[in-house]
Formats: sequence, C-alpha cells, structure tokens
Amino acid sequence: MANARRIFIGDVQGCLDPLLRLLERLRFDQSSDRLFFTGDLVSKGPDSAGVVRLVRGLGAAAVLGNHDAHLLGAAAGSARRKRGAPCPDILAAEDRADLLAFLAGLPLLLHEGDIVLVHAGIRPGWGDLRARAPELRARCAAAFAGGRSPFHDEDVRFALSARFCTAEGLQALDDWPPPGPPYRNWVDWYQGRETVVFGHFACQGLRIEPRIRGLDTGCVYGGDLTSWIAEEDRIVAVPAAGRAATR
Ligand SMILES: [Mn+2]
Repeated sequence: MANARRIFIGDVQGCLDPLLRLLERLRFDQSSDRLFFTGDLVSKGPDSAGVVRLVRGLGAAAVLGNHDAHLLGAAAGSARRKRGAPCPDILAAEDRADLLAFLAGLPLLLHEGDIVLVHAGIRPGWGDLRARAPELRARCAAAFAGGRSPFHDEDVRFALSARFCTAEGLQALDDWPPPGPPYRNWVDWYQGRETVVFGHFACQGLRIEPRIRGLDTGCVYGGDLTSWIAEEDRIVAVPAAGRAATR
C-alpha cells in the first residue's frame, strides 16, 4: 500500500473534468489517501451535481462554502434569488435529496491534526478553534432550520466569505475591490498555531506562507484547480482546460 496522504483540494465549483484530471495526476488511491475540499463544490461550473456525487461517493471531507450555503438556502426556499436559483442541475437531480443532505452536513471548520480547514477565513478573536468549530456548525444549522440566512450571523459569514477585516475581525460592507485601512487581508492578522487551508479568494490566487495554504486558483474562471499534499508540503495543479498547469 502506498504511503497515506492527506490531500487538500481548492474550490471546484462544478468543474468535474478538471477534478477528475487532478485525481489522476495525483495518482489518487482511495485505499490510502484522504481527500479534503475547501468548499464551494458547486455553482458557476458545468457539473455541480457530478462534483457533489463524486466527492460524496469518495467519502471525502469538506467544509461548507458560500456558494454551497446559497444553494442550500435556495433549495429550502429561503434565499433571495438575484439571478435565478443556483445549480439547477442539483435541484432537478433524481438524487437531489442525497446531494443536498451531503452539503447540509458539512462543517464550517474542520480539524485534521494540526491543520484546520475553512472556506474563507479565520476571524481574529475566535481563540480556540477546536471549541469554535461545533459552535459555528450549530449556529449555521439553526439558521437553516429556522428559514434564516446563515450570512446574518457575523461569525458564520466570516467563515463562509471573508477576505478582509479589521484587527477586531469586522468585515467591510463590500469585500471587493480590496477595502483600505483599517481593513487588511485576514491572513495578516492570523496568529493561531494550526496551519489554515482555505479557498474562496481566486483573485488572490495561490497563497503559501508559514501556517497558511490558500488554494483557490480560480479553476472556474479558467485558472488551475490546485491541491496541496500535506505530508509532502507539495502543490499539484491541473489547468481548467487546454493549457499547461502553472505548477
Ligand atoms: Mn467562495
């Protein structure tokens, strides 16, 4: 048996073909490797249902992303739909209930040894992340159960969608273009002990620093789909289509 690896994969966003090519390039071995996804499995790409089906079928772990959360809200009929319902392929799928249940069961923070996985960011002031994880998950689930948007909860919103914040963890009303001082990239404020693996920030692209692994390289926008192998501290990526990967 090959050495066991923990493989973290950035935002897939319905890009099933690049995901299959990445698994092939990684020589993914289901009997020994474990997969972790940074969230936003769905939306914008061509096959959201196929991606969730594959990830679920592989027994992979993942955290909830903002697009996954918007889909759950739309499926529950509670989301404000600005541009129509997201992921019509999932909402129309025969196995819709299974796909949605998988997404609804995803945590916001996931610990794996000395690594913590989150879709967008770690909020200053969160303190002990192991204690914070179940609390955030419960608050997000309670919002869905009550027909409310989980984005109204500032901590849940941070985990799902933050890019910039103040030293106190306050997000700007609008995260793009980058807000000026006192807002900074949340990474600049991070002082935790865990290595944070995250996605969500395609405009920033790959971000590698001590205890920081930002993996969203914008596959759905024609960039790469990027993975990080923890045991080797190595990046492996494939292009969205039709060109060589940058790594
Ligand atoms: Mn996102």
